[in-house]
Amino acid sequence: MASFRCLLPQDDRNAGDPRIVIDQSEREASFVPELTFIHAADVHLGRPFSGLDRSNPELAALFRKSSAEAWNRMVGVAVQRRVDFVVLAGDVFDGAHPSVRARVVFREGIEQLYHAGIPVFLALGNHDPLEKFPDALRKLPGLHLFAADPGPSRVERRDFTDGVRIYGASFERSVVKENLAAQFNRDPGVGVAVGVLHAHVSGLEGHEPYAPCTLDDLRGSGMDIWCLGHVHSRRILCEDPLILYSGTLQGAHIREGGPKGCSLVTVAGRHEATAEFFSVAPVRWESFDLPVREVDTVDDVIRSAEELCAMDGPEMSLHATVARFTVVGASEHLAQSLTSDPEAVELLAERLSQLPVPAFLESVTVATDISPALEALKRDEGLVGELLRECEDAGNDPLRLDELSQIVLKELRRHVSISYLPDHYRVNGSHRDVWRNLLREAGAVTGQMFLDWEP
Ligand SMILES: [Mn+2]
Repeated sequence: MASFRCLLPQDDRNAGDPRIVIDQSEREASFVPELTFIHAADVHLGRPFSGLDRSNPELAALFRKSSAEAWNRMVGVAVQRRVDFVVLAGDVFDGAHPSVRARVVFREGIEQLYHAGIPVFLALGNHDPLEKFPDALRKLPGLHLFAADPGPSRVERRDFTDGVRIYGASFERSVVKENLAAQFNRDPGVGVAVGVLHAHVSGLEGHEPYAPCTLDDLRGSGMDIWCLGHVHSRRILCEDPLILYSGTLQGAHIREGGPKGCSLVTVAGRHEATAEFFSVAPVRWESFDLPVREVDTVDDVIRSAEELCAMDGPEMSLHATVARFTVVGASEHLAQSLTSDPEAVELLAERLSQLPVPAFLESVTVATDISPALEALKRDEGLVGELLRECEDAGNDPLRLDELSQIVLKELRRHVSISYLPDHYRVNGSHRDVWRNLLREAGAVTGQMFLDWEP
């Protein structure tokens, strides 16, 4: 285990904040060690990728392996960097009954960390709540699983070493509506306080409002660092105190695009916590705009697509990318011929698969706002113009968007079992961007039908 260098506490920049009261005598008694740790969340081990399995079994199999590999790579970073500990902020498993492979991969990772002298602190989330967490995994050596006592305070404290205390609470059930963050309180005399929680911070759209809290709740707890899970994209919500979502380790669909990984947090003093990103996902989703000019031919466009997919980054080796292209630009005719000619699409897919880091073609579509004729139609006084304007206006109005999505959901549920619907169709209002795009697309398709109509 790494040794600690004792530093005197830094100046208290929160001194003006009435919510954080630190007695100076206690401050002098505590010390602030220099330490490093890994913050990871939303690993979703054992994710079945069953939807993808139906459309592209090869890709689904690659993703199933990638979640496990991302986990192993995260463990590797922790060992290689000789970190002091690892915190996991929930949704380690995708489901309450993880597959045997998922459990083995998890156990082996914890064991590897244990043998390297690195303890793991785990706070469970909505996908892997405590009530269903496998018994065999609760007491692994080196694993500290936070409890979810239904008592007045659910927060558990773990002393890591002198002066460092890690606070956490697990989800008892998959649905937790209470504000857990508000129950966290820094104890007197603690040098560094780390909070670990799966939670939804208000203002972040597109996520189920589990264990909801505000940024002020988090700041008011007195934690020096908040390691959060639930939101799958990496976000630093605040730098002092450091409040961050490390994001998922492996993107699972096109809305989880870009590099994914874990954070290496370094604490050099009470106000000197920084987070460095380590990209560990072996497969990356990417959405590209594919520009098309009047002078381009189909093969020019295919070459541009290849160039966009020719990734090289500082991250660990990528096994593949999955690319979505949206054709943008003036040449509508060329754009249409690229997307509707099966041979062109086949050739594009073939070329992408032959890149040094092969790319899978997710889809290629023409941007729905590409047509100047459609833009003109939007200004039209007639019914279609009104419909297009309505689609855009409603898309920008959260209340009307929620109302519309409820009507659509009600209708949809009459025909489709709820379990077959992707997550973002299940909860009203929590995925407004998806509904907004659907609405715009619906307007554009209708408008295009009107333009194509030849009586
Ligand atoms: Mn998650």
